Amino acid sequence: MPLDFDPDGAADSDAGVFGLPFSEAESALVLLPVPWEVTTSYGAGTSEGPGAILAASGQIDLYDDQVQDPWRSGIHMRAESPRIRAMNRKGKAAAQKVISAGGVADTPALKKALAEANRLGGELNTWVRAECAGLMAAGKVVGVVGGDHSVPYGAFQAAAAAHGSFGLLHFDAHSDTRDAYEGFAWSHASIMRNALRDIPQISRIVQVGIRDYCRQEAEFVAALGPRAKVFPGREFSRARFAGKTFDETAAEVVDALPEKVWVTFDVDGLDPKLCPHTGTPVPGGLEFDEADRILGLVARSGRTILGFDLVEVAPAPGGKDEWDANVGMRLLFRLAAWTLRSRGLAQDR
Ligand SMILES: [Mn+2]
Repeated sequence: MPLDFDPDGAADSDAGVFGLPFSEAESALVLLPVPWEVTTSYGAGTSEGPGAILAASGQIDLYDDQVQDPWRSGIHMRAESPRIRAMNRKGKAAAQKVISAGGVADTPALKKALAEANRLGGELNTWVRAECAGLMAAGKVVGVVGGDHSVPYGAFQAAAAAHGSFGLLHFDAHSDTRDAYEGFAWSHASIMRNALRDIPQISRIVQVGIRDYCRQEAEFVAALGPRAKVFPGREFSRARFAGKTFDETAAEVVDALPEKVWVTFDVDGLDPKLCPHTGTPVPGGLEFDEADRILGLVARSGRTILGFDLVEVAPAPGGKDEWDANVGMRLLFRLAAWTLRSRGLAQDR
């Protein structure tokens, strides 16, 4: 870190994420941007999420009233990969043909488009896995910044290979356990089903904020038995209406988690006032401070947060406003702070 870095000063124009001056080599936490939204079914724009978060992140004040200067361990965001951007454009064009036709039916051209989208999704997974595995092998803590919710699949695989058995703490409005949604093998709406199917090291999934899901998903999750624990968004609310404190319910979330945890955070798990341009907003959801509280309780419980992903942040079309990115970058900082805290790379204040 340069000796003249002033954490209270305005961010330099050439500074990195959060206005920080760290190279990758100097950083304990490396953020991997994945500008990917091939199977986005409703709103678009999440591939612009990492860039918008980076651009907004210089506005943050680095002082943290809960964790002592978590940024001192070094946080660095990699540049976006032009190859992934190009694959996203190609994949999205193919997928849009299938989505606008409402499926492939028996049309050879549409079958080909679907196969192309699936092939590129598989390639993306391989790339994310390799990038994360390389970073983990170098001793880095990894945070993936999407992109839609299909992107962390390879990160889960890398975490499983590096750390063995772990649990997923999944914040989302959606269950994301659809079977090949719209025919796509690697849909954002199927990520948890795919991960639970393919990665036996995921010993448990704990879902928080879920409030928009279909019967097939409810049955799939129920059939997982103790491997899944769901805290539906409205159950959180009902408990509070009945006089239970937020902390009591949050403690149940923490207790449901195993020792090692990967946090997968779909921003639409928050109240949509905090993410109005995300692809599939749903009323209800967590307040920002509630999400922060749960993350803090996990970190302070002695559990290890292996890494995290933040997905589905989408800026307003045409750069109309930066609210989504503003919330997204602040949530990214909370994820970073609590992850570093849980890894012993930052202390409680
Ligand atoms: Mn999701």
